[in-house]
Amino acid sequence: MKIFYSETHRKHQPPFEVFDGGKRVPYLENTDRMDRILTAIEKTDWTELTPPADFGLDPILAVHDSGYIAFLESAWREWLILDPEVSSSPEQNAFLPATFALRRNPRVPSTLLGKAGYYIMDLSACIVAGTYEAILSSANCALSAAKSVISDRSSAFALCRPPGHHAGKDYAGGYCFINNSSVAANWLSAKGKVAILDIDYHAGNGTQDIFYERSDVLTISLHGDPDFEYPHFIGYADETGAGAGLGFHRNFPLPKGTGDEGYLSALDEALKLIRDFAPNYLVVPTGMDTFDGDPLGTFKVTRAGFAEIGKRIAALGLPTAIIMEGGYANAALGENIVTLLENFKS
Ligand code: SP5
Ligand code: ZN
Repeated sequence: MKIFYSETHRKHQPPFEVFDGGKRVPYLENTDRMDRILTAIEKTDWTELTPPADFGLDPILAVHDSGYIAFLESAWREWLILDPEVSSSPEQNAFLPATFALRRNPRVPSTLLGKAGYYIMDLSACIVAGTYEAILSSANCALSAAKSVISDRSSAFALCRPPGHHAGKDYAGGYCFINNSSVAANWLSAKGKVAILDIDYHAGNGTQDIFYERSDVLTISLHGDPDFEYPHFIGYADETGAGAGLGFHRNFPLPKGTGDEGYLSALDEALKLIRDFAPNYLVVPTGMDTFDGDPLGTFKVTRAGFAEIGKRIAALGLPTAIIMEGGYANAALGENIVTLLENFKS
């Protein structure tokens, strides 16, 4: 199985994020996550680490707003100019807004901090010097996996970092900047019908937003109920698409403490929807934060659970692009992802 990966993610290493209550904590979406996964992958004899190709900006701008991407490109440099204290110790700093937009009268402010509040939805999408390079490279990993799914007629894994599924057309959040899974799925949608099955612990709000009015891409997300869990304002069961896309989005909000049994029974319902839709390609935004003991999760999915989840998704028999999203129980992350991927060996 081809695994698309680039070392460029190391350029994105924010020194902190801000948790509930304003607590500054070390950035959980860290480079160690990739090191753990790489170590587990090296132990297999059926994986082939492959560098991504460069697809340029076009497939990214086919999903994202150009003003938003321009903001991501220049934000750090503009911040350095605005705040001299940052230039004296850039590695201890990260760029974040402190004011957030009311979208009822959408207009993009002209200043850096105005734009930041408009384009960033929370305090975990920190921008540092190397962020822009890292996010382009991450998107290229997802696009490379999508391309390989077509050319090789087999499944591929994009070892993306930063993740993407919380990023919308014109906003960053939840460690995500470019929605890698959506960029890959939109690229694939030019070649056939696509279904997206998001198995990260958190609702795939960005993906939901991006495809909400489209009927050619079915989007499904299984996640912690937003009534108690991030991202709080989206991901409810009654959100099923709009306009032409009505009926082509589905959320499965699940309760705290969901274990293998509860998860698998929701997954079976989702898989039935995918079979009925009969797509040509499947994209699976994959977070391992459903794991029992994940610091950001409340579910109790086990390693055996991941084996069964992978087996049931693979049984769809579709060319599948598996795209790395979250997962923060680093010590178990490598073995968990390999356990899931094993099912997709060609
Ligand atoms: C890709 C992905 O998995 N992003 C998740 C971002 C979640 N951010 C949540 C911030 C709220 C932190 N609450 C901490 C509770 C610790 N027990
Ligand atoms: Zn997550």
